[in-house]
Amino acid sequence: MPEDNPINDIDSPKFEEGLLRKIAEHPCYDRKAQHKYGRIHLAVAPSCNIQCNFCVRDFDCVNESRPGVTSKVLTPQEALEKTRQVLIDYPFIKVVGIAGPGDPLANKETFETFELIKKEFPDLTLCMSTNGLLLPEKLEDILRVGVSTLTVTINAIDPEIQAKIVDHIVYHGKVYRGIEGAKIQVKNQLEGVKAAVDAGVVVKVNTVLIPGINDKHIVEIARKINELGVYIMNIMPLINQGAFANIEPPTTEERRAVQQACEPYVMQMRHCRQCRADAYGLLAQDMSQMSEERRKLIKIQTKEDIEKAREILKENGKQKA
Ligand code: CLF
Ligand code: SF4
Repeated sequence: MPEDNPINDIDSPKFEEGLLRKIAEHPCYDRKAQHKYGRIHLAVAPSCNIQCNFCVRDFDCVNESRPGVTSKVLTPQEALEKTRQVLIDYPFIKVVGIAGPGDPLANKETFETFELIKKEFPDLTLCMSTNGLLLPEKLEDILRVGVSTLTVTINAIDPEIQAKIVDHIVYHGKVYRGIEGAKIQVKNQLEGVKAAVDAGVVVKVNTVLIPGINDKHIVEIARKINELGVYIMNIMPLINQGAFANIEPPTTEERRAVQQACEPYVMQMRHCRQCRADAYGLLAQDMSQMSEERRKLIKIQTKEDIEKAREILKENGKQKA
């Protein structure tokens, strides 16, 4: 477990040896691991079953990602092939995550992909991020495919507040708006988190800090998830778009204050990079965002390679000009 967390020995859930290794090699769950180990995200899950007020679906799910053009959706087979290719170049990648571009549990391809990855790469940690609406009913599938680290985005546990954040949900073929939808989602999130923790999954909670909406409420979320046995919490700043375009995102100081208020209850993640649904490499160095030329420069071995890469860059510059 991370040594730099003072509450760790007192409050954190205890895990068996295999899981402790997975945590220690997970760049999001252990701050120190972020410089040594990487993750690959497989963008196989385009559909979403809720509408958050800060979400514009031209972008990846902003409960886990930064804005940018939506990641190119892959089939499970393409995702497996991408993993094979990327692992050859980046063997330090230990985690395969599915985090969008929509909600992984709303896409059957999520499970097909994990099955394929588990079969070929049994040592990799399988990770997933979800809005939690379908968590209770999908937990069995999550366990079957071998997901061991799970993120659930919980932006409120009070349905009145949640109703201000999510416009509607689509649940078992029916649309629920406002407080009605909020009640269903909060209930499913909390039940799902509890069941996942009880089943031995290491759970992280992401919470989007939305000034004026849930800023005063987040500490209550922290208390609740401590009771449920959540391992770590990641408080992310609002990305103000969609219906929340006019809300000012929190300042760094405001976010820090909320993190400090929550820290006595649950370990805080402070190194999140809000990465894309197709990110890979180290957290601080998303290779999916690099140009082909830059990737070649990074992979160079010899002086000759350097020259070749420089020529490509020069040529590219000329074409653009
Ligand atoms: Fe991906 Fe998320 Fe798993 Fe990490 S990301 S599904 S837990 S492997 Fe990490 Fe990226 Fe932050 Fe997410 S830095 S956005 S917390
Ligand atoms: Fe958008 Fe993610 Fe919310 Fe779905 S869960 S509406 S993809 S932010």
